[in-house]
Amino acid sequence: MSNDARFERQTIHRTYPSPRAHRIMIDKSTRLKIALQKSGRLTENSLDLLVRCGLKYTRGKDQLMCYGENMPLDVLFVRDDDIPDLVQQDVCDLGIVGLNVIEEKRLAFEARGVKPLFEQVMTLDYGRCRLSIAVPEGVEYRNVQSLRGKRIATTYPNILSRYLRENDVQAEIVTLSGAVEIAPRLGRADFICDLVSTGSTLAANHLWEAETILESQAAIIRTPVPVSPEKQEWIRRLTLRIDGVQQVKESKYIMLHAPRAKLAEIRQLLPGSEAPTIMPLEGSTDKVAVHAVCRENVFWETLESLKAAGASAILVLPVEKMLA
Ligand code: PRT
Ligand code: ZN
Repeated sequence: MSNDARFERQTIHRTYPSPRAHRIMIDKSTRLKIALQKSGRLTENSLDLLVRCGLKYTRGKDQLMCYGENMPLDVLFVRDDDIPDLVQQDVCDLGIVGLNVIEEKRLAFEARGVKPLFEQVMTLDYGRCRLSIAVPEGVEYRNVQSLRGKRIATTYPNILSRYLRENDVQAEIVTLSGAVEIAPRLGRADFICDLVSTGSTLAANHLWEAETILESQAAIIRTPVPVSPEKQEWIRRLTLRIDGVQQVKESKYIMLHAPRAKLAEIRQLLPGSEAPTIMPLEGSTDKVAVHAVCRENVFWETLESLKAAGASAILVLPVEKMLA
């Protein structure tokens, strides 16, 4: 038995005891396995994304797995920090995790002389945040050189270390596993380097954001190890569907009547639409019907501008699915 097969068998017996799960999991060569965050900021959006891609699933009794009923795709729920490792070890083919975690893991592997075996497939439009250096109120800070010789607390030592190196600054990195924002108050560090989204955590801890060192959002990673043709085909289909889901989110279908004389002006007002369909209107020589997919959000202000430009009978419909 190959190592892979042995590992798979062990995993089945340890984690997936139901006969149904056993039957599904045993087919490692054709069923894709994707790792998602079990409980956290990325969980809901990630599962919702897969559902929008058409996945219908049954939850395992232990809540650690979801089994795809209509797609050969099973979901494994884990801590976000473990996701790149699971892809690295070929336990999962795909994973959804923040760029901050991907980059930190990649640098950590490289520092150990290990080739990272996960690559980014595409970014996703949620989980946005930034990794920033923050300074306690009242502490002098002019620019990155002010970090020289200081202690900086973080859970991202590798990204921070690269940033300091690139800026030719020597400083002490204090690696913590959480609650970084209170490190200066506890006297454990002079500055911090942590994730920020709204900035309210920094404000509540009397810190201000001085430098952004990484912009982050959720992303899909995959193994660079060749997979079976069946799996490859499903990765292709899934990424196309995800692309479609992301495009559709902001998209609207607009229908309106427009005076021919105002067509150019009205087309200019349609947000993010490339080639609207223009059709004659039965019984009218001076008006046409315009149908367009707008790839950006359509606000009330846009409708008011369209009306002011002479458009009438304006309808805005949601777009459910789109395949480019
Ligand atoms: O248990 P597990 O290890 O899976 O979860 P976790 O606690 O490590 O991660 P979680 O759920 O907090 O975040 C998962 C991912 O969401 C992160 O890796 C980022 O990619 C992304 N993300 C987006 C964020 C934030 N926004 C965010 N604001 N992750 C963390 N935060 C924290 C930040 O660390 C700080 O404590 O929120 C606080 C700051 O938020 P604001 O809004 O006050 O600025
Ligand atoms: Zn985590």
